Amino acid sequence: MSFPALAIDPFDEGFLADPHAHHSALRDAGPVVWLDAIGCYGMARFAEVQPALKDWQTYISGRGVGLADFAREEPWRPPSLLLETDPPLHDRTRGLMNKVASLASLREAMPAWRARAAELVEECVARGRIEAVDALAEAFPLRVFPELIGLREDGHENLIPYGTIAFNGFGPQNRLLRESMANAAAATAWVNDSCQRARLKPGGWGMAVYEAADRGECSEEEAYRLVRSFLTAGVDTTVNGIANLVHAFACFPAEWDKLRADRSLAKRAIEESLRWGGVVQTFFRTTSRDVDIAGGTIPEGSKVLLFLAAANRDPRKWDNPDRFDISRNAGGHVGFGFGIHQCLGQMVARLEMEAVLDALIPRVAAIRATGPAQIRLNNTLHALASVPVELVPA
Ligand code: PQS
Repeated sequence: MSFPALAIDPFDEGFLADPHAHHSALRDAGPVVWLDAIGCYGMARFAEVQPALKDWQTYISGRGVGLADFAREEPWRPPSLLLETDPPLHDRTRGLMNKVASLASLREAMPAWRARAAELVEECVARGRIEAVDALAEAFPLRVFPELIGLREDGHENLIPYGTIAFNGFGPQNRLLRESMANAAAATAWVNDSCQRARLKPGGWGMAVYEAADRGECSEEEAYRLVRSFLTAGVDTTVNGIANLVHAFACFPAEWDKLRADRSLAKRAIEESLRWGGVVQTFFRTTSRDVDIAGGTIPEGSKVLLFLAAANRDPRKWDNPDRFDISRNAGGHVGFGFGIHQCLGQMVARLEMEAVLDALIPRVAAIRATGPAQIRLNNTLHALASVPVELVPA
């Protein structure tokens, strides 16, 4: 074995509860490591993670981006036609979905999102002490995202549990996956039902996918599965993006003062929170050939775990990486991945965060932690269960 073998288990609950505490051991061990606990390779330095994400021919997605190798194991649901595919299929589905998830339609939605964020923030400020995951981070996406997709009116509460299953599903069959699966039936049934053409409202992104099918750009079955991608990836991620944004300012109060003094820093603050927070911790790829790297060889057909969140705090790349610093240019972070699979919904995420942040800035003089933030353990997401804060009125 030419790579350092580590006993660290990245899906151990102790690791998942405080991943950043364990990342330096992974990075410092070498550019490529062997993770004995899960029997796969790992990369945690920016210099290896970003190029691996870019090299889709070598580090493929079609055998799954979780620990399970779809060449050997049956996936828990039919594979995603975006996430768990390679070109040429990937490029056709991605091209179609890029047109649906257009910046133009987001610009159209943004005034209503800003109004909704203002309303929510005013309620929160009036209460003073809030739990920001419930009051903001879940409330906002659950209000705006179903409308964007054109979902039916009932059952939106299934979206987060479904996301939890899917994101746990990229890890091993541990307690977290088993427990989320045990409660999965209702959420899965609701999502599967809601992706159907007959369930979608005209004018939303869901129906727009079926309209692409009508133009012959994909089959009806493919459209169904592509709508499922919106429902899987679009909620639990942005919920935690917003939770983490609030949490970041609660941890670094001087950054809030800085932002209120110069509102033009808002976009940088969002990017920096995406770098610092590590909402999406990891993704796997599978090697399509023997790869010579860092003085060793990763054999063909190996699973490689890419630690996005560790790359985003790699001191070889970033100065003072554990500091949330909104003056920093965090551009180039891999929080949304990199290359052909880079997050399709990244502008949804950024604009949701921007709507919330722009509503907070004029109304809130200070964001004060009133207790410790609580983690919601998940195999892929750095999810927050609770972020208790006081919003001091401006
Ligand atoms: C799908 C797409 C993307 C899908 C981890 C996973 C994902 C961000 C982090 C994700 C999940 C599912 N996105 O196409 O179903």
